[in-house]
Amino acid sequence: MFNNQPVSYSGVQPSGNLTIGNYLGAIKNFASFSEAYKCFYCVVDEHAITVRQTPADLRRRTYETLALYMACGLDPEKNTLYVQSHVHEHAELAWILNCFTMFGELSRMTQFKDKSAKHADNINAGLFTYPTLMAADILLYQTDVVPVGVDQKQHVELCRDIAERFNQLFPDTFTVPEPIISKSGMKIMSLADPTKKMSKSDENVNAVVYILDDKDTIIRKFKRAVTDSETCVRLGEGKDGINNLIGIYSCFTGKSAEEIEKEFEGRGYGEFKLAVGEACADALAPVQQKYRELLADKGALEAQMKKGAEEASWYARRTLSKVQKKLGFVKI
Ligand code: ATP
Ligand code: LTN
Repeated sequence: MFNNQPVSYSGVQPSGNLTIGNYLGAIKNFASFSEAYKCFYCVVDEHAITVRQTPADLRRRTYETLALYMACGLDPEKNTLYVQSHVHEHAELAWILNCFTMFGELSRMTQFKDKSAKHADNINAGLFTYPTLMAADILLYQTDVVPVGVDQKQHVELCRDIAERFNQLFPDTFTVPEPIISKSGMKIMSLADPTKKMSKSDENVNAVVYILDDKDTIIRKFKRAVTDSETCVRLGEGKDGINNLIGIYSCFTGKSAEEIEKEFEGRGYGEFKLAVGEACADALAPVQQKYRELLADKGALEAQMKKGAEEASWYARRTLSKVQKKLGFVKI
C-alpha cells in the first residue's frame, strides 16, 4: 500500500529477446492491474549483469524492453515504467537487505543452482544475491502483489520472509507482498524440450518463439515442436509437448482445454500445430506493429525513461529513508 492504494510491481530483465513465455507468463497480465492498483513495471538492467552482457546489446535491449512494455498495452500514463539503474535506491536497499538475508536461504534458490550450473565459469556474488536485489525492488514500493511466472515464486517467497524478519525487528516498515501467478501462462515450455522452461537465453532459437518473430518463422517453429508418437490432440501425462501447445493455444484464443480437444477431434498434430502458429502470429501482429512505431522514436522512449525514473524515485526515496532511520543511520 502507498497512500491507501494497493501496489502491483514486476520486472523483466533486458537480457535477451523477449519470448512468448515472458509475454503470456508476465507482461500480458501486467495491464490487468492498471485500474485497481498503483503499478510499477521495471526494466531490471542491474539484474541482467549477473550474467555477462555485451554493453551495446544491453543498452539496445533496455530500450526494446521498455518499448515492448508499452506495445503490450501498458499505458505510461497509468503505469510507472522505468529502468532499475535510474533509481539508485534499489542498489542501496539491496545492500541493507543482504544483511538480513541468510546464506542458507540464498543457497536454496533453484534459479541460482540452475544459473550457476549454466555459467560455471562466472558464479559471481551478484548471481548469488540476485534475490535480495529483487526483494529491494519489490519492498521499496510497499508492494501488495507481484505478477510473475511460476519460476519466480520462490524469489517472491524469500522476499516475504525478508520483509517479515525486518518487520519483526523494526515494526511497520514493509508491506509483505503476494506473488500472483497467472494460471494460463504459468509456465510455457521449450518447443525443443517441453520438460524445460522456454527461456530467452536458450541458445537454440527453434526452441523459443520470440514476441518479434514474423508469421512464417512462428509457424515454422510450431511445426517443428517436439510432441509424442500419438496422434490425438488431448492433455495427458507424458504428453509434455502437446500439453504445452494446448496451453499456448488456450492463452492466445481464450478457449479451454476441453474446447480445444473437441475442436481438433479426429484431426492430426500437423493441423493443430498450424492452428497454434496462426493464433500466436495473429495475436502478436498488433503488438509488433506498435513496437516498431515506438522504437522508431528513441527520444520519446528516453523522455519516458526520465519521467518513469522521477516518479519511481519519489516512492523509493520515502521507503529507503524510513529504513535508514530505523536502522540508526545518522541523517544530515
Ligand atoms: P533468462 O532466460 O534470461 O533467465 P527469462 O526468459 O526467464 O530470462 P525473465 O526476465 O527472467 O525471463 O522473466 C521475466 C518474467 O517472465 C518473469 O515474471 C518470469 O516468471 C516470466 N517468464 C519467463 N519465462 C517464462 C515462461 N517460459 N513461462 C511463463 N513465464 C515466464
Ligand atoms: N527476477 C525476475 C525479474 C525481476 C522481478 C523483480 C520480478 C527482478 N526484479 C521484481 C518481479 C518483481 C526474473 O528473472 N524474472
